[in-house]
Amino acid sequence: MIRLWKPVVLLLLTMAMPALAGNGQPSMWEMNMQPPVTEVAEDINSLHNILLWIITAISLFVLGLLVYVMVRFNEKAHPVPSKLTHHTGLEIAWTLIPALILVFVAIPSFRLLRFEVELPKPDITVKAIGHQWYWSYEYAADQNGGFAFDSYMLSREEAVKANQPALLAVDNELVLPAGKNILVQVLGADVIHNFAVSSFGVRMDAVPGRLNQTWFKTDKEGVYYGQCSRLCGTNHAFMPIAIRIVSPEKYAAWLVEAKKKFASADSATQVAALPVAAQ
Ligand SMILES: [Cu+2]
Repeated sequence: MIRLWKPVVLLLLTMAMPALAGNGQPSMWEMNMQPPVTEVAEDINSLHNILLWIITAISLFVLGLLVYVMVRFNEKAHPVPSKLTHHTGLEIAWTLIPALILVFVAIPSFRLLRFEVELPKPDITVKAIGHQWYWSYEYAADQNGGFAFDSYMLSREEAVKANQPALLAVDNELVLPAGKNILVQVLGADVIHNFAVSSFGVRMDAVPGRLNQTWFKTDKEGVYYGQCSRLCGTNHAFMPIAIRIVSPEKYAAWLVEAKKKFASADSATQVAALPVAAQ
């Protein structure tokens, strides 16, 4: 009992606190998912919440049954066991009810899947390429881009200095405008990586020789962090994704700056010209 109250109070406090809202990154003692900023992420959250209630109800029901059987039918309380082996009504019920529950779950689940997979008409297309161990991004030439750059994680010292989260902050952020449909073409340059940003509800494999696509649209400006989510080697944990969402005006200004800054990059291609159906 030596000063046990301190961690207990701390734990209660943090449990009562919602995850740091709207900052697009994990927070200490986070108990829930990162606050969603896209419609897809909101839908993922609500499906998760519905499922949580269903799972809780099923678990409590099964627990209740087990306790009932243990109390009611133990050897002491029920010395002469029943010889009953079949009960048609019961068998139909325990087949049909779980099947109906699954159908009930499948409807919103497939609806969400379709929403995620069906790409809307993109306003902006960028290419995200996973490398061992960093990301590189390409902006389409026919969309005022025509440049590419690499995005490396900042060292802990650099991140602290820049007042940014360690292990998540990068040197060159992926800058994109708010309120636009962003199509991300995801590729792997060497091994399989994964482009995942929790608050966008985005998670797409970056496979060498294959063009995968995902999309997002958010109205909330800010910096959102993600990570490579496919084990890709030694420095898998150190290739974060940092996306800065700005107003369309600021984005246009940034494009002008970036074009000068990354002028030396010659790998830029017209990514928007690539086939959209190549999912
Ligand atoms: Cu990776």
